[in-house]
Amino acid sequence: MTFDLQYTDPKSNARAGIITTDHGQIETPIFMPVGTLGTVKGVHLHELKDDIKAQIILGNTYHLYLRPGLDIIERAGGLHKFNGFDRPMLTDSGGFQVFSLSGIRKMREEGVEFRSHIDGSKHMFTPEKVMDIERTIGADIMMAFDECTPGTADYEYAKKSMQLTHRWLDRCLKRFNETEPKYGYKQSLFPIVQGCVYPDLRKQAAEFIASKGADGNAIGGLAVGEPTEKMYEMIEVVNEILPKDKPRYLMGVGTPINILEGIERGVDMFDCVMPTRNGRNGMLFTKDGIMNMRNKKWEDDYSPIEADGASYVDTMYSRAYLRHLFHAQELLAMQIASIHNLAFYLWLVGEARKHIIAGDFSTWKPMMVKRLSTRL
Ligand code: PRF
Repeated sequence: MTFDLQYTDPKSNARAGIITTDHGQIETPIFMPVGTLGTVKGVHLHELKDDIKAQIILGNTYHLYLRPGLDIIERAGGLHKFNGFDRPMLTDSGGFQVFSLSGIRKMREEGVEFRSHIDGSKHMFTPEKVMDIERTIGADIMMAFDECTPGTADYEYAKKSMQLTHRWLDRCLKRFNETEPKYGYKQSLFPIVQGCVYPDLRKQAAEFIASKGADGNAIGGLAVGEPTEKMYEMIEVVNEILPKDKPRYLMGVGTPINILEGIERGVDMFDCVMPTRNGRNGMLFTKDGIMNMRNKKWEDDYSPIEADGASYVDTMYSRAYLRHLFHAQELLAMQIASIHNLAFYLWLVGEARKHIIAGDFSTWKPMMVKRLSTRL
């Protein structure tokens, strides 16, 4: 994997670049639709590729390991062959999901023992095991196994947790370097900066992570209960230190505004369940703000969902019709909303990229943040 940093905004830390993987190129800044189980919920491949124009999607080690299981994925020839998405993919390590989804769990130096959220069965994730699993899934970008420190952790806990993440990273790197990809194309390993809301811990973590010389670096442990301003402050502290010539990935973030604030601070990659999950609940993100499609306000509104929207669904269906579908609990409601929101997120990062390249990001961004803050 390579990263070609093409433009840096003169008035902020925003950047535009190109990541090249064996499954093709990714123009940054980029948003990665979440495909936890190897599918972006409710969205067909042709919509994902040709309408939403997803350049990379994300899968989850924790979920794919539990179901369908590694044998099935390996016999398919890896996740790309299994789900048919032939563009780049990234797998999260389970460092977040084990902590947020599994029931009883035991943290040890060795790793984490947890119970499946599906059938209660007992499993153990160690850094070595997670590397082996991510090799078998076969994503272009593999994430290191970390502990996602809660945003409300006290200093002592956050420090111990960060140190454990660092010891786990060294074990991840060792295993990664001792093993080969299984399907004939290259894989990269991204380490993850933790350190909670403590600037000195974040600095230490960023220095440790930067010293590994990885193909790209991630910022974890944000948008996990801390105030939004703290999140922005931590991104600034970390991006001062992370190498400029490698992509930076802010994990699990966020709202359209969070993404623009992250881009301004030098982040290149984002993922979040918000466009799909909130979409399934009737929330639409648009250029002019947020719409709740269950609202009575749309009952009699036969205008397009978004007249100049980024997806074909925006003009194919009316607001009144989409509201009706949500009220009738029709599957199509969730599909339309997911496609709309993802197309909007990809449009937004694409516009940010255009404005960085054109040199007017610093005037475009505040104007856009203001528009996005409206409730329609
Ligand atoms: N670590 C991992 N995945 C994540 C996070 C993290 O800290 C977050 C935090 N926002 C989302 N996904 N491995």
